[in-house]
Amino acid sequence: MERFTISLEERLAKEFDALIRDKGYRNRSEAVRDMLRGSIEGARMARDDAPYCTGCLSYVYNHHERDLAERLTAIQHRHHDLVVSTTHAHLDHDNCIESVIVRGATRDVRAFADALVAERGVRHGHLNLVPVDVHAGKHVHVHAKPKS
Ligand code: NI
Repeated sequence: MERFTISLEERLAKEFDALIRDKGYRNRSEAVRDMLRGSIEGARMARDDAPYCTGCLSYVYNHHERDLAERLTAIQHRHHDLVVSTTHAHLDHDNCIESVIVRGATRDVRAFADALVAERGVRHGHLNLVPVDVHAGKHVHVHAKPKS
């Protein structure tokens, strides 16, 4: 663990403390670490230096909308190599929220997320990507078909 000290104007320090208190941080170090991770990984994404990622795609939709639930399931099946799991919750009589955990080549994950969010009726789509290292790059794409 490396330690470093930073100097802040009093006003900036106060605003920073108020911000991190509102966000629930117990101390400045954890808040600064999260901000640094966000900036570093954001920059990595921006310069396209994140070939593999894991992440979470979330969105809201109305399941009464024509064929929408079926279309969303079809897109997920088409990309079953990227989809690790999907959690679905019924918000009320009409609206559902889904959270899809994804993993794979960043380009493919983005294309999958874009296609899903672009479906008519999908709202508040948000993809949270986390760059990861993969060992040897051997990506096993398994088709698991039930025997009977
Ligand atoms: Ni539902």
